[in-house]
Amino acid sequence: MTSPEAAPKVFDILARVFRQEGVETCFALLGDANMNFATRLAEQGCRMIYVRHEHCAVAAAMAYARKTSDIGVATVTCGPGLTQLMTALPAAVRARLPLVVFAGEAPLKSSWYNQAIDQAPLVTATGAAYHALHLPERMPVAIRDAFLQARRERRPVVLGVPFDLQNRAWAGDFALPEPSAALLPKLSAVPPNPDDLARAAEMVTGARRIVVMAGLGAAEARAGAACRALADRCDGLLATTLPARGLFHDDPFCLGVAGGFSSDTARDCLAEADLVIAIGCSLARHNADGGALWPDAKVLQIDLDPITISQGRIAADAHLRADARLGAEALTQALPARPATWRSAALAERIRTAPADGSAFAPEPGLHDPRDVVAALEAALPADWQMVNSSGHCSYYFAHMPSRPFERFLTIREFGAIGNGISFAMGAAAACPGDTVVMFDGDGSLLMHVQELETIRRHGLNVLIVVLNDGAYGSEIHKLRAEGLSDAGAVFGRPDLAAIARGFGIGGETVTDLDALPGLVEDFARTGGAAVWDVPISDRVYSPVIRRAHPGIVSAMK
Ligand SMILES: Cc1ncc(C[n+]2csc(CCOP(=O)(O)OP(=O)(O)O)c2C)c(N)n1
Ligand SMILES: [Mg+2]
Repeated sequence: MTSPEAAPKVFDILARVFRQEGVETCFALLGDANMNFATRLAEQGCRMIYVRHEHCAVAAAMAYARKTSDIGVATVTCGPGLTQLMTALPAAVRARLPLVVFAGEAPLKSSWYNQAIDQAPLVTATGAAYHALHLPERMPVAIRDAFLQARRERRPVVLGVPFDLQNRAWAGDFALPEPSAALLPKLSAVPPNPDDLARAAEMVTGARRIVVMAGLGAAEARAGAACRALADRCDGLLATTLPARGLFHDDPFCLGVAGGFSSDTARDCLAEADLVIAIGCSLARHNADGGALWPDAKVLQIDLDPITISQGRIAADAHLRADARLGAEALTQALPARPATWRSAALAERIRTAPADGSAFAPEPGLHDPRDVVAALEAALPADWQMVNSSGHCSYYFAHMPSRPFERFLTIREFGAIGNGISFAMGAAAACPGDTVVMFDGDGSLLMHVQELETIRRHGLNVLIVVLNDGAYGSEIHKLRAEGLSDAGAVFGRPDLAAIARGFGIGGETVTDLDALPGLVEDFARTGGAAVWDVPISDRVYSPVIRRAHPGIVSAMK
């Protein structure tokens, strides 16, 4: 065999460009149109995670991108490899995650190829970018530009490279293009304009009950301390969006998440607010619970790219264009001190002790109340483990773990798809080597991509999966029951998830006694590895999210 150095093929060169872009980890599933490229990428020192479904490659790359603040990279083959991405790509687009996906394309030389499909419209329909690379000598620069585009536009960029072209000998000399990181503009953080600042300060001075709410933009700009100082200066309370939760976890005046998953206390306080200062937030509909969360408050948005309309509603009334940290700091400076009236010891005590949802339910014997499960996990799981959240009715409960900081959470939910938790856990484990990753899921969501337990085992990923198992698509049964319809299409019973996990070669436990959790955690901390803990819960405990959407549900079930 000729060495790739002496007589490189096009795929050799393409792999080198990816490595030069700093790609250290790639999630892959091989086929004719990407296997030579992927194999060279691995030989050149890139860590490959070979998954069992292409969707999971891209979903894992999403979590990797969020956790590392870098580009997530995946590779799939052409045709059926690419069509598997139709849920992951829109999810990445909505979550504004920069990805580069190397997809093959059908060979150009053939008049017919069974896997050929027009890939560009499929990809562009998801909101991702698609570039067909059909001229080998242009490919290195085009790949570099794809990395630049993914970073700048914060969305997935898919590269389609016909595999007959990949397998050609590289013609002529070769010099690697300058990498994208060297070409990114080196810019300082943007301070607010003084006139805008004066107007914003006037608005804040005129408000009585203020909530400072931070999103991922604030986390990215390291504006946490500045947000706390601003809230302190204006006798305000703190909150975060769901993806930014944990940013103020140890502040006595932090209400936790603002959104559909807010606690009772947060809802009461937000209902009293007359001003929400939204810092680095995209003002998604869920964040304001469709407008119900702060009916009497104006919204002042501090952001680099302020908006008024978001997801179909007027979401902000006033704007301050600035870097989140510099904007919050300048606003704090511009405000007169005021006495604490909203901030009180009694309120801090309520925030610290009141349950997120205080309603009473009576679960059937032998089945847990999901709130008790999450409280027991919150107490038993070590503070430095990574917490990855998934989807479904159960995700309301898992959103209430108030003792942990932002750096330990991962929540990606913008497209509302189930089945992603296991991939997000793989991406987080790859992004945080050495850390233990705990992923919280529903039974339906886990079973949608349960094949990845094999990937987790084969790659030795340190992942603990905790399932709130109601034996059903909980979101669906609750809504169907509230409508007075049969729930038969969404009730499945409880397969033995622990035995399924053991069948894949990892640990499996059915947690019937919550008092056993500390011991199980201790064992898992000692052995590491991977496991599924199946926790049977009642399907008769309704989250506040469901109860608000279907107010009659509780009495209907009695
Ligand atoms: C890909 C996809 N298919 C279907 C749905 C509709 N859906 C939303 S929640 C849900 C049930 C999830 O069940 P499970 O993971 O067990 O969580 P639970 O709601 O029971 O807590 C379904 C099917 C979806 N959101 N995404
Ligand atoms: Mg379920």
